[in-house]
Order: sequence, then C-alpha cells, then structure tokens
Amino acid sequence: MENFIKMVIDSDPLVTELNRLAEFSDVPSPAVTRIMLSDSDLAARKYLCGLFQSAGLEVRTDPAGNLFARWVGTEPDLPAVGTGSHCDAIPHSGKYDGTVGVLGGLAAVRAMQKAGLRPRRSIDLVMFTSEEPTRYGVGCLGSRLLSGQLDPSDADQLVDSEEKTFATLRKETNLRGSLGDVPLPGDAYVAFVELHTEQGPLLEQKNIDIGVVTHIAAPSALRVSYQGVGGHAGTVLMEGRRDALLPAAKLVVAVDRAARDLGSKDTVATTGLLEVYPGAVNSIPRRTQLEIDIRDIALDRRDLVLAHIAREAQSLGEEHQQKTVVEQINADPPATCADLVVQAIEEACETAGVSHQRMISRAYHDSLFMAQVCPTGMIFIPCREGVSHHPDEFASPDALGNGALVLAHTLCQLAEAKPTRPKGKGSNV
Ligand code: HGY
Ligand code: MN
Ligand code: MN
Repeated sequence: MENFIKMVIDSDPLVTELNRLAEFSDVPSPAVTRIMLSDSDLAARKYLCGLFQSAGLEVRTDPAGNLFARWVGTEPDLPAVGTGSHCDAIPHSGKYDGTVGVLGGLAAVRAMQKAGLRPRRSIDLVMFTSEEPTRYGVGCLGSRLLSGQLDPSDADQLVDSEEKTFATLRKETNLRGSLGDVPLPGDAYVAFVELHTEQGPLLEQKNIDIGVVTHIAAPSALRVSYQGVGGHAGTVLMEGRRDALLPAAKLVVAVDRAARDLGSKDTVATTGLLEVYPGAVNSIPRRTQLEIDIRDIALDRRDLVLAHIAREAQSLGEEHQQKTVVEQINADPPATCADLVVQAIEEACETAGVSHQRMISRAYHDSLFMAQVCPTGMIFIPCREGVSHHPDEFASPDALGNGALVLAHTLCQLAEAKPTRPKGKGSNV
C-alpha cells in the first residue's frame, strides 16, 4: 500500500461484544443455541444492528433475513467489497463460530475508521441468515439465495420440525418482500472475504497465527427414513417384528465404514441426527429418520461415498422389509478461493507482522456460495484444540485481534482505502 497505515486492533471491545452476543441463547452459558429467526436470534440481530449503526454503517435486511451493514465508500456507485459471516448457532455449541467474522468485521471497520481511512469502494459487512442447517436441514440458506443457488419458491416451502414453512416464518418475523429479489446482481461485489475460526487443530498445533484458505470442502447431506411396524415391546415375538431402528442402526455403522474404506483422509461422514418414533422404551420403533453429513475436498470422492451410502440405505431397508425413503438434502461443489483475495490476505499478514500458511477448510461456510458470486477468500484464526460446535469452543484475544487486523488490512487493499486526513496522520487504535 503506498500509504502504509498503522492499525492496531484493541481486542477488548471485540471480546466484550462476543460475550454479550453469546447471551442471546436458548441454553445457559457457556453453551449457545441460537436458531435462525428464533427469539434469541431476533434479539441478537437487534443488538448487532445497534452496534452497526453506532459505527455509522447503513443497515438493511433482505427478504431472506440477510443483514447488510454498509460503510459507504467515496465512490458509492462502484461494485463494493463484502465481508462477514453468520451468527446462528447450532444447539449446545459455542460463541465463536461465525460471530468472529461478523464482530471481527466490525472491529476491522472501526480500526480503519480510527486510522482516518475511507474506502473508495463501499464495504458491506454481512450477517448471513441461517448458515447452520438446524432449522430446515439445509445449510447456508441465506448465501444460497444470494448466489442464486436455491430456487426462491423451494426455499419458501422449506418446512421445519414444527411444520412451519420459511414463508410463514418470514411473515411472522416481518421479513418483507419476495425471495425472488434476494439474489445479488452480478457486479454487486468485486471481492468477498470471511474471517472465521479454523474449527480444527492445525494452526494451534503449528503455532501459526493465520490460515489463508485456498479451498473449501464439498458438503452433502442425506435424509433417510424407515417405516417398520411398531407394537408392544413385550408381546410381539421377535419373529414377527419389523423394528425400524434395526436398518437405521446398521446404516449408522455403514456410514462410518464408507468414509473410512472408500475415501481418503479427506473424506468424512457422520450420522448427526437419528430420530426414533414413538420413542418409548416399551414400544417397538415404528419409524426412524436419519440425517447424514458427507464431505470431501475432492468432488468425485465425495460423490462416490454419497452414492454408496444412498444405495446401502436402500438395501438395508429392503433387507428389513421396511418402507424406505432416501432424500438428498444437498450435494454442493467445493470452492476454490480466488488468487486476488488469497494474495491480498497474505500481503495483509505481512503488513500485520503475523505468521500465516495456506490451508483448506474442511468446514463449509457462506464463502462456499459467495465464491459463486465474486472472487472470495477466507481468513482463519486458531481455536483452542480445534474445538468447535461445542461449548468449549475458544479463540484467544490475541487470535481475535490478529484476525481482525489482517481483515482490516485485506479490506484496505480490496476496497482501495485511502487516508481522509493529510498523509502521515496514521494512528494507533
Ligand atoms: O457444518 C459446517 O461445516 C459449518 O460449521 N456449518
Ligand atoms: Mn458451524
Ligand atoms: Mn461457521
């Protein structure tokens, strides 16, 4: 950057805001549960809007509930630069997954403002709605719609466990407008960069400050249901039973086997959800439903394991003479991060004086879909023992400060930020 601007992030307010945001939860601390558009999510959104407005950002919400806080640049008609992540949290998880990218993005913007900078291109700090699949089974609902990867009417018809459609939920939570208006125009952003915890152990083990993501793994999910014959656990003899939990139990083991035997070390699969109906100790399970998560960084390997598990699900149902439904919830391609953004992040790390290394993301993120809209990259910070999706999730103030500082320098480059004061008036912040 021709005007080297010194920015130092004070991570105290960032830590305070992350702790405050974690209080908007349906379960007691240290766990966090914040399902999209639940009361706790709506309260969290209100809190965030207050922070964004106090930083002088222009806030808007789109019909899907994606929240945009815009720092208007000196040339507001130019395509903007996007950053951000999500604030919904899966049941009984932690306080850093996603929120680091939203509040860390705010910290980066504040640091740029305090250093007397103004971006030429506007900067959008985005909080994507429903990155987690908790409510509807499909992850990245907001960024799928923004990138045109999900049909708006299909999205409106998604149904949650209380049989409530997204269309109804949107009405109840005053999300006005049509989902058809959500997809971003092609030239909305010149680049998008997301700050996120690694959700793995690599950076901490190698004592590296920043991960520069080059690829995001390809996620997929299956929903399988078995319909057996229930009955009294004491009076129905083993001979006549059609216990719906039997094919399900065998499928859980088969899922694990498939990832270990058919894939590589980059192939992962688990059965994260198993519902048993009616769920009484003295009633033979008459219906079971499983949701299975299968990923790999290589699409062909992922698809091979996905197809194998789908076939296995079907044949186990036949073996146990049960009505079987195998539904693919999603099977998304992997994403490759853009050199433009990868190099900007690496340059930002050099400017910030932090160690860095290139790596892949085994977790999916909204960046997986933003990569379909514009050149996209991700900045990872270490998290303690790589723990995530768990109340013990933790990112240190130093890691948070490094991540926000690298993001600030990356945004300076991508948004072509310039000092608003005469040269040499840089400052510590
Ligand atoms: O599941 C994931 O990879 C993301 O954390 N939602
Ligand atoms: Mn997550
Ligand atoms: Mn996340």
